[in-house]
Amino acid sequence: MRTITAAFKRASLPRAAKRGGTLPPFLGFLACLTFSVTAAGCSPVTGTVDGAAEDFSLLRRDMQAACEPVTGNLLGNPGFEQPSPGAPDGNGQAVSGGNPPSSIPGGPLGPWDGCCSQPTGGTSWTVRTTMPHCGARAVAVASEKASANVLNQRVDLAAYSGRSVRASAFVFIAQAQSGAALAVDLFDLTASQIIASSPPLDATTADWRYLSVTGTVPTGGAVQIRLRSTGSFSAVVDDAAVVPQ
Ligand SMILES: [Ca+2]
Repeated sequence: MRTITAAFKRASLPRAAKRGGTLPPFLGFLACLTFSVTAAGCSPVTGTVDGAAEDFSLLRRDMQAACEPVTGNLLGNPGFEQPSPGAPDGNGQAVSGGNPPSSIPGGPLGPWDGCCSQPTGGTSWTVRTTMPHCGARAVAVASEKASANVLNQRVDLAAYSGRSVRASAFVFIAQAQSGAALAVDLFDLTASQIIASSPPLDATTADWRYLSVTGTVPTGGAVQIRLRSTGSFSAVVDDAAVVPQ
């Protein structure tokens, strides 16, 4: 960079600048913008100049690429990799209204299922190959004025009653309007109530984020993991897990 800058100065600067004078404002701006000049005084300062804050997002993403199956994960099709038998491209979908029925494969107790109907708005979940966190597929979430819509999968945790269980997923929010929220819930099907919720994400994310929540398995162990959508946003979810602790 310093070599390029020096060469540029020698070849191109007006005579006044070579003598130690100042560049005309436009040329000064152009030099800063185009050549990321290392000298002080560039304005506007951009994030690409030497010495500015580095962007570690790619590095973090690379380090995160531990795409091994999560030990003890009780979910079926946790990374949305299992092809949908009913879809020509293998990419299933579900809608909050439940019609048409979900075509996203799940576990022994049922598919990844969409819920629930509301007078206006709703959420669709569509498996896509465009932006997986791991593997080849992830599920795209499109919420429009959603009212606590959920993509859920039921798991039988009877053997773990009274024990702690962790539910988690990786999420990426591409667009979000005010009032949007995406969270992971553990839900007690017997009492029909939320056991515990992760902190919600309510704005766009620069990278994949890990949402997780821990709760106690109720007697009988009839539990769902729920990816809960509120408001209007678009997101991608991958690599969900339910793991007894
Ligand atoms: Ca995946």
